[in-house]
Amino acid sequence: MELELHFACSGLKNVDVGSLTDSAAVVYLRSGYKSFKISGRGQYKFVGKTETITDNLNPVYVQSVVINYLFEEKQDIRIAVYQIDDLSPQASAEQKLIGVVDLHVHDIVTSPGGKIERPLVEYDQE
Ligand SMILES: [Ca+2]
Repeated sequence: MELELHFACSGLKNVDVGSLTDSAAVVYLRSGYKSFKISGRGQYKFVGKTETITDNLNPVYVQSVVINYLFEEKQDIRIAVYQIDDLSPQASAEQKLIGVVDLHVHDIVTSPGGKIERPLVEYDQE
């Protein structure tokens, strides 16, 4: 079953120099282990990303990310928000990590209205 995920941040930390944060949300999934048999717990794999929203600490991303929901498996989802310094189209979205949210996909599916809000766990990088 496909799930279309939309992302927004509020009160994002300003990590840019001279202007406000330019951010994108990047989605990773980790699955491949059955809930009844914890083995082969995989690595997080890149699934998709939103567009970059410039100079905004409360970005509402337009570009969604579609994931494949496997209800018989335990799926971990990691949403990482990055400051994007290099805005060229070929640049990686994985630039300066601001913070992450780790969830189970199941948490999103079972949340009221399919909407879930979590604090960003901030990462300080020099
Ligand atoms: Ca900026």
